[in-house]
Parts: sequence; C-alpha cells; structure tokens
Amino acid sequence: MNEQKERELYFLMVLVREFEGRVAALDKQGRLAGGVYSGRGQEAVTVGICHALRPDDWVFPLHRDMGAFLVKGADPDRLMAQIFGRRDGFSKGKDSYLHGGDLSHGIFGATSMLGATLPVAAGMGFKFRMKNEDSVAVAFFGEGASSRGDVHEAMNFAGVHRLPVIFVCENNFYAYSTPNELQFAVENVADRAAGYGLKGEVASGNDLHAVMKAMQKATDRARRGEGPTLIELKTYRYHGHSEHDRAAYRTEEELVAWESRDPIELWEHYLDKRKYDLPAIQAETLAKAQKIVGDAVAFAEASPEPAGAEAMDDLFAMPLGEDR
Ligand SMILES: Cc1ncc(C[n+]2csc(CCOP(=O)(O)OP(=O)(O)O)c2C)c(N)n1
Repeated sequence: MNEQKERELYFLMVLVREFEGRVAALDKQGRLAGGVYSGRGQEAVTVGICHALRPDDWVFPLHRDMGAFLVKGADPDRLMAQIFGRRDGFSKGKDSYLHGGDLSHGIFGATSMLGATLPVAAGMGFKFRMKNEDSVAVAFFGEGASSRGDVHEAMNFAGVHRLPVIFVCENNFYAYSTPNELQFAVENVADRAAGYGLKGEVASGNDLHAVMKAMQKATDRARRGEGPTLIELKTYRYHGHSEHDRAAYRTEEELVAWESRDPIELWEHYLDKRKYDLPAIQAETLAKAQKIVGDAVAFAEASPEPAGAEAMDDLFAMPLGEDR
C-alpha cells in the first residue's frame, strides 16, 4: 500500500467519525427527525469493507452503517439532508435516515425488520449470476440480526447457488442490551458458515488491515464465481444502542478496554510507525473532514421541507411507460 492509499483510508475513517459525531450532537439538540444509531468505534468495519468496492457493487447497510453510505460514494450533503428529513435527502423528506438508500451509488435502503435486507442481497447476487456480471452484493448485519429466520434463508439460498454475496456480521457484543451469550450458543457467528456451505472468516473489526484482508479474500472468491463468504468482525460500539440509551448494561472498564483498541488510533499508530508526519496528517485530515461535515449541515438546513402535495409521490412503482 502506498502513502496516498494509507492516508485516504485514514481520511475515510475520520470522516465517518466526524460525520456521525455531528449527527449525534444534532440529535441531542433535538434538530433531527428519527433515531440515531451511532457506529462510533466501528469505523474500520465500514471503511475496510466498502473502500475497494466498485460502483457496480451493491451494499445493504443496516441501522449502524452510516459509514457505508459515505465510503460507497453517497453525497454527504444529500445524506445529511436525509438525516434532517429534507427534500434533498434520498427519500425526498419522507423518511428519517434509516430507510433511505442511494440507488445511484449501489446502496440499498434498510428495512426496520432486522435482517430482512439479507434475502434482497441474495436476490441481487442471483441477478449478477443470471446476467454474468462479476459484481458483488455486500450485506451488513449485527449479531442480533443473525438470530432472524430471514438471515438463515438468505445464507442458505446464497450457499446453494454459490452467489457472489458477502455477509458481514458486525459483532459488537450487544444487540440493544442482549449480550452474545444470550444471542447464540456457538463461539462465533461465522461458525455457522459451514452449515450453509459458505466460507467463514473471523477477524478483528477494529484492525483495518485485518478487515481489508478478509474482505479482499471474500471479494476475490465472489468475483471468481466461488461463492459467498460470511465475515464476522468483532468490534464494539462506544455509544448506546441509540442516542437515548445510556447502556447501563455494560461496565465502564469494558468500554475503556475497547476504546484503548480504537480503530482510528490504531491506524494513526501505524502511520506513525511508517515514519510519516503524523501531526501534520492529523490536522489536515480533521480539517478536511470537518469542512465536509459543516458544509453538509449547512446544505441540509437550507434544503426545504417536503410539501404536503408530494406526500403520495414515489410510493408505488408505475407500470413501465406510464408516468402517474
Ligand atoms: C426483527 C426485529 N427485531 C427487533 C428489532 C428492534 N431492534 C432494532 S435494532 C436492535 C438491536 C440489533 O442488534 P444487532 O443486530 O446486533 O445490531 P447492532 O444494533 O448491535 O448494530 C433491535 C433489537 C427490529 N428492528 N427488528
């Protein structure tokens, strides 16, 4: 990897953290519509998984994967407008952040039902197979969602047809307040891969190198037509389940132990060991990220509220050739 790439990856992680940090602050000020599910602490996951994807690949993020939007190429201005519920957002102000996808950048909107997008990702993989395309579909989900029937069906179908789907389980040890030991009876979620005929990988989700390595292997396999991979990334969310959750079910010591393995600080350590000018890189990167975030907030605030007359627009697909 050259210095430019290493710095680009650092920038992406800082951008995701700054963007989500600002969104969390705006939420506390009561300026947003809908809940906010911070992925602070999980930046190496979305950056490591999405940074090398192609425009024709598709991602299927869940509620904690705002970073996937930014790294897959969504416009930060439109993303912020989506979060504000304004007309320039992806859903044109009809929804909060949660369900807005950006189809022009291969980002599928999540449903509220956890895990329900995984069969859609499998369907996308099936389409790639039918059309002889070498694109991949990447489905994110938490270890809590892994207990859902939809997830089983998606993995089984993808395994049977050897589809180019990469299932990415972000195991952050709690599904709201439910700990791993009350969620599944195996050691790793990825242990289930064998039961579906998938390749299973377990890696640290805080170590960007480890995430990229697992993703590279999975992408190569998928593009070669060798079938799906289930990657489980062990990581941790610093905030509660959502901004209103004080996360009293975990200890301060546990949180600090994970913060001391922070993915961005780990990468800074790496840049420093590479003998780059870390203080200069930090200052330049932070300023660049904060400018993008500040501009996005200004854009979103200037974006109009949707008009009442638009409420029924875009709700139903019309038969081909018909407008409305
Ligand atoms: C089928 C279903 N059950 C319950 C919920 C309520 N719910 C929303 S997020 C969440 C926790 C999910 O945990 P996990 O899948 O591990 O993802 P994380 O929030 O940890 O990133 C729950 C229980 C839901 N949205 N859908």
